[in-house]
Amino acid sequence: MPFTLRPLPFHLGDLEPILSAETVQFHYQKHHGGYVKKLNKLLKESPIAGVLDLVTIIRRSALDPHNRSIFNNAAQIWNHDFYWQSLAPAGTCKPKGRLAEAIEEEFEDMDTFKEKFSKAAMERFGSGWAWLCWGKGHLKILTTSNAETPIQSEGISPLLTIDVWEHAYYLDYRNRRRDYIKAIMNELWNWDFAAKQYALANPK
Ligand code: MN3
Repeated sequence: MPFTLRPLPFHLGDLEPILSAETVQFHYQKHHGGYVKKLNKLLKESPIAGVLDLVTIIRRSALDPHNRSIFNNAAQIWNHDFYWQSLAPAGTCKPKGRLAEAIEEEFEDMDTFKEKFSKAAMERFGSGWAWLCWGKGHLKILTTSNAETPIQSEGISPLLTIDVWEHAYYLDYRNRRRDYIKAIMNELWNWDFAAKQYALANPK
């Protein structure tokens, strides 16, 4: 069974003016959709095709240099699904509850957390991702290169992400990655989604 492009959790124009409908449409249909098409094509010619679960495909292909293309496309499908879920129309939710408390405990306060997150995302050279994760009893900020994803390892649970590939922001922000990162963190992050991920990763 081929993989399909999962529907966006919002309409194309819902993230304006932070992300234009044009950016979301291009990113979702051309880039995310492209990874889905490519993976389905690659799986036709691969013994890994019998595996139906995307995370299993990612973890198996991550360990095998012969499956690099499968890994890249499968991981990018997962990463983009997670990215869209990490975003919500501006003003629809705020950090609250256990996750907000845990951020203050780990990073002092929300502003310090955002500064650290922005710095990490800026320092990710070239294309990649920045993540807020839970693992080994702590919140942590991670970045990954290209298609690499925290879920390659068991025991790390992503809570929120920002795509820092240029295709994610170039139409709206040109080369101003820092402005894009700040705008996402301050306006679009889906804290309700993050709180659900946190509750799953770290149940009371
Ligand atoms: Mn992308």
